[in-house]
Amino acid sequence: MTVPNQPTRRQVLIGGAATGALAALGLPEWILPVLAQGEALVPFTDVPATFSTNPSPMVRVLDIRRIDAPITPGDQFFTLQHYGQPDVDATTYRLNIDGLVAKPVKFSLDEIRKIGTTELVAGFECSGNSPGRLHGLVSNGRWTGLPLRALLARAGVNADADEVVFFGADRGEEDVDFRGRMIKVTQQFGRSLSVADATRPEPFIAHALNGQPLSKNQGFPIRLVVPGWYGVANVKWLSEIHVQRGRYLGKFQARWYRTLRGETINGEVKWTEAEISRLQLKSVIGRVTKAAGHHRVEGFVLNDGTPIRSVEVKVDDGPWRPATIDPAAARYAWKLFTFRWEGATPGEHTLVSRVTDTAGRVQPTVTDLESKLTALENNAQWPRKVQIV
Ligand SMILES: Nc1nc2c(c(=O)[nH]1)N[C@H]1C(S)=C(S)[C@@H](COP(=O)(O)O)O[C@H]1N2
Ligand SMILES: [Mo]
Repeated sequence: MTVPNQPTRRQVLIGGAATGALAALGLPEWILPVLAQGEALVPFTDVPATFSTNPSPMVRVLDIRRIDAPITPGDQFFTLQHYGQPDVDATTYRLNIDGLVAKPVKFSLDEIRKIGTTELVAGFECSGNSPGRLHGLVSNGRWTGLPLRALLARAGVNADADEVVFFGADRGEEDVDFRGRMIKVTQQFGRSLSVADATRPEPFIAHALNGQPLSKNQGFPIRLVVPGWYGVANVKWLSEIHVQRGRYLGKFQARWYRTLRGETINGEVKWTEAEISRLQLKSVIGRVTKAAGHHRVEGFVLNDGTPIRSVEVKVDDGPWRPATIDPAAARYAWKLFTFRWEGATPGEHTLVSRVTDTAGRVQPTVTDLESKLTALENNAQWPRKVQIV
């Protein structure tokens, strides 16, 4: 909301204030503007009629047309889970670290809060994110907590261990298929990382989002955040970290979250199944606004943390032209981009963005992804339609 007699952040920018002046006002160097006076959202004409920010009682989708700041507010942060949202009692809560460790340890919530005072800005999406959800199973948060490896060090991971399993407090009944015979078991939500990945500097034990204790849907009291990975890695209601030897093959690790794609190896297509892990390079156009004399196309980029070389936008059959990326975005944050669209003519137009990283990877087209037979990891370029009046 704009306070009367104070310039909006946008007007400050339009007024041509230099970066130093913005900093003097206490504003970040990059400002994704809230809509200024006289600026209007241009509606997309391709929004599915079924789009909803609450497609089911415990799922929340971020409406990406409303992104107006780098950090997603907690009450808009997307949310979903497989077994419902368990109530965890903060007073009796303990995070157990056990298995192949020198000394099993238990941490209370107070202990974790006391040692967990560092911050991490990280964004992620669900690997099932898709155009049908307007790619809104995505958010970017400022997490408070501590590096996972600092907790692991207190337990001491044994040299013969190679796998770290993270269990949530949520449980559900599952059918395990053994040669066509279904065996029913009750299991906890579980995900794993190799010891090598778990002891990298990035994986993070979070107790707060944007300065507030995690809400129940975000995994109160403690969750894992693995920067640069798909959402499924970020185990909510984290209750146990089990160090072991040998792969963890739980449903959400080894079966539910996998991709089947054809890869040409030695001239022959091999059908390869892979687990969902690091975020595939992706850019998405979130909104188009009309300002005085031009339009702006805005969106975000998500990836595994590799530096970004460029984001480009194409209008109809025109050339790819560069967009500007938020220079202040942290390595594992989403990166907001903005593109100045001059000379938009009345009528319907198609806009699409593509991102390239410094390793030379380019965001694929829908055609490029045809050999991917499963729906997850949809990072295809996403053409959007707008009507200019
Ligand atoms: N314990 C637990 N953690 C979980 C899940 C779950 O079902 N149980 N779902 C995962 C999936 S698939 C996603 S996309 C993210 C969503 O996190 P969010 O609700 O904070 O956005 O949580 C992950 N962590
Ligand atoms: Mo997910």
